[in-house]
Amino acid sequence: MAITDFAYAPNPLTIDAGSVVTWSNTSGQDHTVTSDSGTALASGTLGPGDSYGNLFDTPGTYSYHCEIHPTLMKGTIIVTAAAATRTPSGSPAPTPPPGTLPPDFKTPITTVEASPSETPGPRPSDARGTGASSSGTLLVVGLLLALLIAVILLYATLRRRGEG
Ligand SMILES: [Cu+2]
Repeated sequence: MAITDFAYAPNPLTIDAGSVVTWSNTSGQDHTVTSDSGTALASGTLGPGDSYGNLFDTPGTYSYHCEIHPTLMKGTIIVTAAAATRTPSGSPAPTPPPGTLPPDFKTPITTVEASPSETPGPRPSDARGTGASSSGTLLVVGLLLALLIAVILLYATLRRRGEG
């Protein structure tokens, strides 16, 4: 939502309840976002580059204006109950499961069948763990062998020098 020179854009603006609208003053002048009635919107003076946000929880039509340019700048926010409708439809959804337990149980069972196939997944990860530890053991053995070889070479070198 931008505040341009003497205008709000977009206007009118329709949003779902629970949405936050932020006005940004992209103009070079001071403006305000002030409710025509009530105190829902009271940005105070917004200088160039300032912004003002408001959360619209309650469905309805919110008319506002600029206190500095009341005749030029008017806007409307239309808040629909769409978000509120979703919440009720969301709560009934959990309710049906108790009544339709058998069908829903079958679905979870399918999910359970899916999870066993995921269980093999963890097993590979376990195998990875084993593989990691075995590779770790191999690494240690390798290091020890390398150290042993190094000692033997060093010994052999010292011995040759001793002979020479
Ligand atoms: Cu203004």
